[in-house]
Amino acid sequence: MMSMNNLFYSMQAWRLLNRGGRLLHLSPSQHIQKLSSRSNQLGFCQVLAAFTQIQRSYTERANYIHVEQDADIQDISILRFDRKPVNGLNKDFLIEMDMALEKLENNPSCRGVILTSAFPKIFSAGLDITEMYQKSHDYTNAFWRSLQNMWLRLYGSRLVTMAAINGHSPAGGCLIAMSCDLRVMASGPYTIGLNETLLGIVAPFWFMDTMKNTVGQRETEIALQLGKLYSPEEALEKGLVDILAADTEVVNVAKSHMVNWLKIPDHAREISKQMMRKKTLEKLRTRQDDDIAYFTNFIQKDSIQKSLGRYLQSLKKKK
Ligand code: CO8
Repeated sequence: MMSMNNLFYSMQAWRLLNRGGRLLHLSPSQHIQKLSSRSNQLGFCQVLAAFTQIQRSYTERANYIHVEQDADIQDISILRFDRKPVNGLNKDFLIEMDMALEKLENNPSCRGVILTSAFPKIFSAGLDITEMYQKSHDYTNAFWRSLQNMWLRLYGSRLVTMAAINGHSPAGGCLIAMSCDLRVMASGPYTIGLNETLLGIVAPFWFMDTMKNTVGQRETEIALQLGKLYSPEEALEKGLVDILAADTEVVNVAKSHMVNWLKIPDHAREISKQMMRKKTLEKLRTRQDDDIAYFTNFIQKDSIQKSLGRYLQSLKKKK
C-alpha cells in the first residue's frame, strides 16, 4: 500500500494539476489507486511526473467541451459543446462534460454555468447513435455509465444551470436542457423533445422522470409515446422551455436571467433544489448497475440493432 505521506502528496499533486485548469481523465481516487498499484515508494516529484504523464495522455484526446469564465458576470462560466457535425454525445464527450462540471463545482468562486453549443442551429442531436450500434458489451456498459454520471452531476449540480438552446435538441440534447434550472431556446426552425420511440427504442426511466418533473405526467405520457418533437413555440407553451429568443441572443438572455438567480443566497437556493431533485437522483443512484445491465441487454438485441441501423441509414439518406 502507498504510505499516508505519499497519499497526501498524491492528493496535493492532483490538486496542483487540477488548479492549473486542465481536464483530467480519472478522479483523484482512481489516480491514486493507479499510482499506488504501480509503486508503494513514490515520492512527491515522481507522483507529480506520473500525473503529468496521465494528464498529457488525456489532453491528446479530442476536446469537445470548452469552458470560459464569463467576461460580464465574473462568477459564472459558459460551457460550449463542440463536437461537429451535431454535438453527438459519445463517451469521451460525456466524460469531458462530467469533468468540466465537476471542476466548476469545485471552484468556490463559480456560482452558475450556461450550457450552449459552439456552433449554430444545433444544441445537441442527443446520443451519438453509432455508440450504440455494433459495439461490444463492455463498451456499451462504459458508454451508458458515462451518460449516467454526466446526468447525475448536472441534475444535482449546486450551480445555477441554464441551457441556451441555440438549435435542434432531440433526445439526449433535450435531457441535458431539461436537467438545467432554466431553458432559453432559439425561436428558429428547430425541434426539442424525447423522440426515442421514433428510433424504436425507449427512453430510460430517468429521462422520463426528468421530463415529468419539467412538464408533468400527462404531457410526458403523450410526448414519450409519440416521440414528440416540439417546435420552440410549442415547447414554450408546454413549459418544456422557459423563454424564446433570437438565435444570436440565447446566451445573452440566459445571462440576464442569471443575474436575477444570483441575487438569491446560494445556500437557500441550493438546498431548495436538492430537496426538489433528491428523490429523482437517488432513484438512479441506487439502480445504476441494473440500469446499465438493462440498457446493454436491450440495445444489443438483434431487433433493436436493426432499428438503429435503419435509423442511421435514414439520417444519411437525407442528403
Ligand atoms: N448520432 C450519430 N450521428 C448523427 C446523429 C446522432 N444522434 N444525428 C445526426 N447524425 C449524423 C448524420 O448521420 C449526418 O452524418 P453524415 O454527415 O455522415 O451524413 C450528420 O450527423 C449530419 O446530420 P444531418 O445532415 O441530419 O444534420 P441536420 O443539421 O440536417 O439535422 C438534426 C440535425 C435535426 C439533429 C438531425 O441530424 C437529426 O434529427 N438527428 C437525429 C437525432 C436523434 O434522433 N437523436 C436520438 C439519439 S438517441 C438518444 O439521445 C437517447 C437514447 C436513449 C436510449 C435508451 C435505450 C434503452
